[in-house]
Amino acid sequence: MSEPGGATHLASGKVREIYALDDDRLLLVASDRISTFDVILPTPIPDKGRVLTGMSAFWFTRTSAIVPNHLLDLGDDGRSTICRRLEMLPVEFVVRGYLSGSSWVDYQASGTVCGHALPDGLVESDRLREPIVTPATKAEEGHDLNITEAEAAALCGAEPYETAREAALALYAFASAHAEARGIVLADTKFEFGVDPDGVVMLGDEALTPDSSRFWPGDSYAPGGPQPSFDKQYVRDYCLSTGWDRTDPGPEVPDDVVHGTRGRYVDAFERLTEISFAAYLSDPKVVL
Ligand code: Q0Z
Repeated sequence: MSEPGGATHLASGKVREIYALDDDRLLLVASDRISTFDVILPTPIPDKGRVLTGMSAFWFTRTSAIVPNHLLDLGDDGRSTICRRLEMLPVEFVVRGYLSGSSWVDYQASGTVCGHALPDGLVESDRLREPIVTPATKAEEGHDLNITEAEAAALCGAEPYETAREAALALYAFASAHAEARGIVLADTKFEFGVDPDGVVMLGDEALTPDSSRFWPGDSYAPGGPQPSFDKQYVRDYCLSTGWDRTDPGPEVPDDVVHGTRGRYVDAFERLTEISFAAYLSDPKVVL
């Protein structure tokens, strides 16, 4: 992959790249790659990286009074974010408003999730009475290890941990209400925070995108089983229909499924931002 503007490549995620622009600034570039069941599919989804970049920037702009964030600017390509370089806290802040994924697994085994005792009798995908923070350490992607809040506070330092966890809960309250009013359930979401050179805790990475969150269609929400993913269900169902065993490599995806999936991402963008995706493509700064 070429180095944008002579920037220094620092790291690759499953679907994003990170470059240093200078000592204080980074460039995050979101690709169109898509993962399902923790496997990157060989077929990209056109504009997926732009949808996620624009959505994340939308949320950064609307939540800056809740907690300051790393966003400085967007690139004209719509898939690049210029951001402040932070000292990242070594913990992911997962906020869950619904019982799904690892929290449903842990609840069934023990009645607790990351040290939070939950009431008896909950069913899969139930809404929790109060959202909870379930921290995880950043291990190999897809294999993050859930830890207790006490363990997370010890890793981050008590004061930055408390600031970040309160911000995470406030961000989830804001975003889940916004999404629900537009027909999307924000079941859970993962935030990453860092500290700037003045010691200020800031929101970093990407925020409140389908890759960092579970988005469910609100109209079909029904606790008592798993919920379809707003963005990925169509491509997941296709992949499983081929007899794929969920190991790498995944199947190539036909054009109709690619275009249907792109449509789901664009629909999520437009519902949540109330900005046309065509307007975003013409000028990404419309989300700021
Ligand atoms: C984010 C990641 C990606 C691979 C480092 N503002 C920041 N300051 C310092 N570090 C980061 C950030 Cl966002 C940072 N990651 C996650 C992103 C590709 C890994 F695009 N790693």
